[in-house]
Amino acid sequence: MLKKILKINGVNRTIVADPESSLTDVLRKQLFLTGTKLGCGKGECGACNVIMNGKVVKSCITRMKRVPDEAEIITIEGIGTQDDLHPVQFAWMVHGAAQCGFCTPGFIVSAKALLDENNNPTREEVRQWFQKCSNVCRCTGYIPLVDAVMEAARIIRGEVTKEQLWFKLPEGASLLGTDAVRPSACAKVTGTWDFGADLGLTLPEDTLHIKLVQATVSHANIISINTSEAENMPGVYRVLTYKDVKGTNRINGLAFPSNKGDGLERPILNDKKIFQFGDAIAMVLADTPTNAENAAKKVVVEIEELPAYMSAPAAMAEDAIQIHPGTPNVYFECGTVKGEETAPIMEKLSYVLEEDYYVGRQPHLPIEPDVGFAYFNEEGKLVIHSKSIALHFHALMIADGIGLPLDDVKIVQNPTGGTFGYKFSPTIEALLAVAAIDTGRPVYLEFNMFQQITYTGKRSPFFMHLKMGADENGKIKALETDWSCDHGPYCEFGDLVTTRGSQFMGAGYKIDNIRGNGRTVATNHAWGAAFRGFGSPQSLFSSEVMVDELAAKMGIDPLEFRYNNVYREGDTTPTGCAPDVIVLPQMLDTIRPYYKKAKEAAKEKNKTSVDKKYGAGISLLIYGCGLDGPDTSEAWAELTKDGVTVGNSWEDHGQGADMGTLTIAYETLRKAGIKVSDIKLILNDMNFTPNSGPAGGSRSNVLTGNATRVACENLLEGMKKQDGTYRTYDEMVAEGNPLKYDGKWTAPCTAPDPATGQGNPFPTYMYGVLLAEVEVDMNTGKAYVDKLTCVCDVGVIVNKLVVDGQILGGLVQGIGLALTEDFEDLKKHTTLTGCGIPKIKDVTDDITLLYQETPRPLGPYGASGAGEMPLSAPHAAIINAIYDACGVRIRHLPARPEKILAGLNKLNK
Ligand code: MCN
Ligand code: FES
Ligand code: FES
Repeated sequence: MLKKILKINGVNRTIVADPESSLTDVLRKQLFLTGTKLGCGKGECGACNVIMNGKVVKSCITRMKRVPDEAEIITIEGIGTQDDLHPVQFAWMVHGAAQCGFCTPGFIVSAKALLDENNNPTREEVRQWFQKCSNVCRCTGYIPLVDAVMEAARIIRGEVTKEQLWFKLPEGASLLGTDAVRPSACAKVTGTWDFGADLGLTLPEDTLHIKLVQATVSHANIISINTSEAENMPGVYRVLTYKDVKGTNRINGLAFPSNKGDGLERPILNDKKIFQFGDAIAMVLADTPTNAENAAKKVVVEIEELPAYMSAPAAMAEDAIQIHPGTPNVYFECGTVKGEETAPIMEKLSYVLEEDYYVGRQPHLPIEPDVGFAYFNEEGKLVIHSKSIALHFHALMIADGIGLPLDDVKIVQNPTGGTFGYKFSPTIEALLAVAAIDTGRPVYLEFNMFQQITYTGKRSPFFMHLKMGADENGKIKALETDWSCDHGPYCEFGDLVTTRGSQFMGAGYKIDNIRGNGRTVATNHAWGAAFRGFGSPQSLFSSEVMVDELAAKMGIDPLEFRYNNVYREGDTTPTGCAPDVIVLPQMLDTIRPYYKKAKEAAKEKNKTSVDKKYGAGISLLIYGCGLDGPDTSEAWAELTKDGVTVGNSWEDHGQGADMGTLTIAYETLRKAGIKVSDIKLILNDMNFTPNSGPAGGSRSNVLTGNATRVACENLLEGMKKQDGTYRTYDEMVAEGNPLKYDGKWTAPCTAPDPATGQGNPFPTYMYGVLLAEVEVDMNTGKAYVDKLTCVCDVGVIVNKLVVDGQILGGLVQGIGLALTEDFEDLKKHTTLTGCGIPKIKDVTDDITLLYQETPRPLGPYGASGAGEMPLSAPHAAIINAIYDACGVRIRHLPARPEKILAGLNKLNK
């Protein structure tokens, strides 16, 4: 142990610590300064940044023995408080720069250090600084963060006041489409928004720490599990295996009726087989994390290794054994049958193209690793706190497996540092439950970044083959599709994501005749989880690149070819229903001048530039809002002495559920004179909030927004007097009227028949048209996106800051998907950098968003969703732009330099 006196946030503190422990651990666990976050733990993400003796340091890799005695350390807590915000914190709020907020303290600490030295930086200097300080954000696309620093500098220089920047709502006015700041912003910028690991430090002393014994191979039979040595290790309370699970030990994957599996493939703790790397075989429960970790190493698992099928084609090979004995590896099939048979039509068409496309296993890479805890409450209910974005679904999916009645399982969402969809599937909930049931004690489990990356679900790769035909007038007449979805070993939502092939290959265009076949394949690579866009980024990549290729073959400009074919009145989607609104022709009209200018600029530069070539490409971005068919959400609103309390389970990844709920509730309640400040929110706790469904499929703004609107309308109806005015709380109580009102909304939709893909799945869609401008280094093959311009139609905008943030963040994830992100190699793709996460200097600072707000008939106040549209097909625009720049067409993502270089070499031969 060492003793040091450190001046922390201006106060001298005496610290006794292990010399090898990290400064992060000491700040968080010994001093409870939990504003400093632990993300990667490896110096890659900057979430743990603090200022030490005037310099920004990554506290996770700063050992206590290297911290000088009497060092002055400033953490986020020392920068400003809720009552006295530093200009950077304030600017962060008004620019919507904290989405999930997990990266926020680290960024603000770095920004403060920069502005202390230079209160007039350029945008490029800010970007360089964040790159140098290793700050990584997965939510925002970085532009709002740079905006915030520039604004803070203006405040510091006295050019603008906080007062001038703060959004003010005229009394009783609408809040829709404004820059109002989300309720959670202040806590996020001050480091007081407590995430799962922060709450974990507040648990009672008898809490048991869990560490997992995980598989190190991808496919094997388990012969034996020996826990005896581990049980005798210091501090160990219990070592649990499948034998200790009280229920069926299976997660219910909610399989479709036509799924050949029963949906019960995924064990909570593996019993007979290992299905993928990282599978949980045993859990050690101990008094400290270190004791649990040391004991986990002593569990001996004897296995018989089996051939591992690491892709759909490998698992579909004739000699492949069944991964789940009794269920074929191809366990779900679906199709598209729209209009006439396509083969005879194709024969007569002047222009027909056929190609293969691949979109891979994109990793989600939230900066907060998975974390949660569980305990029994005073009523004997099991309460699980996690990053779940599907509270009621997850309770249903685990109840039988853990052996508790559904009503006894209550899930609460912790403040969450991003999920991007991986938490649509349960991860650690069932493990926590098994441990709490076995011991009756509070239990806590956190993943490190390696576990987060290697053992949470990933985007399901699609292997796609498309054939598209157009006539001599440039009209697309027929489409044939074939796709195999690699969903890893566990089936949950694999059937659903596969049906997205029917719904989104060719979406946006009038294509009257489509035939397609899709299938879901079990493999031994990472299990498939929802990822922003859920099947549309795969499907649209194939059709948006093919449309470009067909246009090139016909000698038509890709924009004009699209303009010629996009939905007009009377046309139908690939699922055979009318689009919610007709918006694409107008959106293409809007982008056209930008596109022409970009093409001209590229042409001009290419005349003289040899080492670099420039190009522009476009794509349509489309996704539907909702789970297919008559999707439902619930909410409630209660009149109280102080105002109105609104409750729902609109889970918040970081996208802004609080702002959506508040705005929609206020928009409804303002008729009765209720102010924004009168509204209190209770969100995401199954003990109090109803089943609003998951925050996936960009459904919440429409579904839960409508349910919230209906609940508030029902409350107003209850408050209404005959003369049209509203009763006060006291009047309601005096008259004995109910104070709490439920609201429910069901989409008037029909789920498509999986065999034909035909139906009307979504109440609203989101649309975008994206222009990407790129440069390609002809010597290295490296592509860089210089500029993006996006025309967006997400209906009426509920909150502008939120929507801007959603779109910027989604587009930047699209740059990653196009160029760098992958999870394929289990040795290489195990860190944020290894997986290709875009850092600030990897992405452009030049993104223009242009809105067209077409009201949606079924959306609350005309709004659609926003979250997934920007990641539906930006990668296609980038790939099309790369082709425009250098003539290389990448059909297999990501477009890494070596692939582009190989394409260039081929062209030169
Ligand atoms: N919104 C709005 N006006 C509109 C449409 C939407 O202000 N016309 C707002 C909504 O109020 C909400 C946000 O935009 O705050 C996204 O709304 P919606 O598209 O309905 O999506 P959900 O609320 O259901 O959120 C889920 C969606 C999905 S599926 C993923 S994945 C995702 C995403 O949103 N993951 C995210 N955005 C994310 N953002 C962050 N920061 N982190 C994630 O993990
Ligand atoms: Fe320290 Fe990522 S750099 S947690
Ligand atoms: Fe930056 Fe979420 S706000 S990681």
